[in-house]
Amino acid sequence: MKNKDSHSHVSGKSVFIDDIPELQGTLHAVPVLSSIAHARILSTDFSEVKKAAGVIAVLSAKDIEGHNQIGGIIPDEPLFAEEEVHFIGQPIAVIIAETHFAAKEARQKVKIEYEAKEVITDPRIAKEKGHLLFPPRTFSNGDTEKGFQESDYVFYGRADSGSQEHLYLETQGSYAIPLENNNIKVYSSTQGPTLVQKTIASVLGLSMHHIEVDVTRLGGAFGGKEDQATPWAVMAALAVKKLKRPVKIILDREDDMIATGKRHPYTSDFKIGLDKNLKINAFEVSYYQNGGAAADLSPAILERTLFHVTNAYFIPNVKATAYSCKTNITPFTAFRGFGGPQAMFVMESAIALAAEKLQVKASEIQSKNLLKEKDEFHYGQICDSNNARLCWDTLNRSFNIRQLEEDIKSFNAKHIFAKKGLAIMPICFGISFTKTSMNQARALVHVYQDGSIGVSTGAIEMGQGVNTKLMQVAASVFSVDISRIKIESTNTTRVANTSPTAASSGADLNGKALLLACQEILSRLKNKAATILDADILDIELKNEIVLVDKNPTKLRWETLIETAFLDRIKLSEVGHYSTPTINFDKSIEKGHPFAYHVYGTAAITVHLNCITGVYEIEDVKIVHDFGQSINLTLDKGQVEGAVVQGIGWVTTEELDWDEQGNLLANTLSKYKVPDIFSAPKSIETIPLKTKGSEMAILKSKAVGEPPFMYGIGAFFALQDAIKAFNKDYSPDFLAPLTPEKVLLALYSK
Ligand code: LUZ
Ligand code: MOS
Repeated sequence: MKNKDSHSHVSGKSVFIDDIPELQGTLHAVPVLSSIAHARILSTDFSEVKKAAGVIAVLSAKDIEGHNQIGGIIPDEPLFAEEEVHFIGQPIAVIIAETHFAAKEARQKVKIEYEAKEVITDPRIAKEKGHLLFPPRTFSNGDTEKGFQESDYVFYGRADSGSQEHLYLETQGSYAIPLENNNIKVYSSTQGPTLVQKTIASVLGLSMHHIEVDVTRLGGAFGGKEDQATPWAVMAALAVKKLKRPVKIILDREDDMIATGKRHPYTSDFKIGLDKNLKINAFEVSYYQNGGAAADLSPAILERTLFHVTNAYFIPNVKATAYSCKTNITPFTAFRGFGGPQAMFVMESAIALAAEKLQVKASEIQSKNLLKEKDEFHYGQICDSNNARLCWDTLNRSFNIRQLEEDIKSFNAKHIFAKKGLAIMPICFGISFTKTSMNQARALVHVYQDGSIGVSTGAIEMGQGVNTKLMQVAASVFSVDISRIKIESTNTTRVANTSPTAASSGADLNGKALLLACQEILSRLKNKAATILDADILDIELKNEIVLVDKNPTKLRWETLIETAFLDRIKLSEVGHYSTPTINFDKSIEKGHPFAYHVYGTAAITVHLNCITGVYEIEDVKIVHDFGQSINLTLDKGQVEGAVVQGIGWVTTEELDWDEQGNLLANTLSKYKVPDIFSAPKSIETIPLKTKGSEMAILKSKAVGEPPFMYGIGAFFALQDAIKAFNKDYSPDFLAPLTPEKVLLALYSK
């Protein structure tokens, strides 16, 4: 089954925030953003703004009747700056005007006097000065000191990975509408409608039940709308409360790029110890996470980094410490992988360094250390499969990697100024929110009198196809045609207290809740059918809209059954509630069983490098991926392909940097190189590994959103492999992204 939105997407009929027909009297908001990275605000003067054509109001901190606070985990971030600003792009006020352009024009008339303070953008400097967003955490197992003593080889290194712009096609936005009795309805392009509802209530000094948040779909998110969609929705709602008129805010791309959070850059120091047989004995790492100016989701992201220290490997002695460093940059936030990719990049760098020093193939070290069933992760969970090995072996066999290596060798021997490189990238990603309490969801199902079905859940459709999967779940329980199912918008009045659609768990959590609701209704229907047909309920089955008794079709069809059940006053609606069983985590000892299950896979990435220009192509990507028992391989393969391309972009061409004043250098699309159709791999082949799936995955179809992102890391090491084929003196460093400029310098470095 295709993504149910595919036709409306390509024909332009899908509705995003800016497509919602505007009510009469709608106003438009544009935020006033700090142009200084760290300063005391001496004065603000909006008098000229207020006089400008079309301007209705300027709202700032003093207009807030509740709390000027939007921090989700730690209350350290005001909606509007008051005395100080801490990053360029920090909101100070919001201008409300008759049109977006009037508000934007008027913004040039804002006068703010600042007294500049010291700007820090480097996490290592922040750490030295003691500027941490929250206390560091350490995960460990075994005894690394002993592990290093017993190692035959010990290597030290550093690995840095860069930031990444989400570049969702639909920028951040919200449309808020006044209802009677001070209630407000808010359309928001958010992954977390409950967070938006809760934050609006708190900032406006209202209760959550005053606020209704509704989401049809997002034009992409990738984590960028888990927390960072909130402030814009709050601004629109604040303006509605003040002005009693509908207010829309849609960020221009440049404002979005400057003001909103991105992937956390990390800089890390590591130490790896191996024995003669290339078994990794011990691994120590210190991660310096650049957290930006406020915590946002950094504590959770830092935690996931600590869970993914060893990627897909078993290491008996591990010690990992992570620091979240406070800098004067827009608060960094969730981005596909959520700190996992940053950890895995360091692990792979350590392996690459050891391979380089020992003159062996990195894949030999990788292969010798893959996780096996019953291995204990450093956080206490027991590995429950040999899928890491299975994926690895299947990749080698199905794609004949040895032959591929030979082909590359002979290509490189034949060409002087063109070289190819290869890297293998295994992955292992834990599925569940690391915060146990977030692993819950609800679904509301109505079977209408005519046999059609309406489904509401807490899941947010953001292009990933979760609504399509939910339709499949409902249709499979009732065994009805998919056209009978409608997925309603995600709305906080229908499904309350939702977790954000994040952590790759949207389909699992909401799908399970939906499954339970449907099963409950189904059992009532079976009961009714048994009465009608004078049969035992245990012999009743519904199949393709027909009731079967003892596997034999009867004359009783779905529509008649529903109609009869309704006339008999049987409850045809149900709420399902699901909370993931088994999982737990004890922060006091940093041990537990935090994940419902893990997703595994292995990729082989081949690159082709022009050694005169440094320009490269990603030639192909071959993957064996653990989907469990996919309920929709079309969607799932699409997720793998998109994630791989996004992962490759992160370590190759997507470069974000800040100057010493804290200005984002790549603040427009002309300065930020996101993968396009030309730089995407020429081919991506994905073989599903046949696994039994997990009982905690929806219909055993494993979560797929984030895990394949990390295959992209392989592109970095494949490029290094190609550089080595050209420049024998090259000594690799581990600074991602490896842009064509950096490749060119590396090709001719001594
Ligand atoms: N969001 C979150 C996430 O709040 N907690 C998580 O563990 C997580 N993991 C991945 C992506 N988003
Ligand atoms: Mo996310 S990084 O919002 O799963």
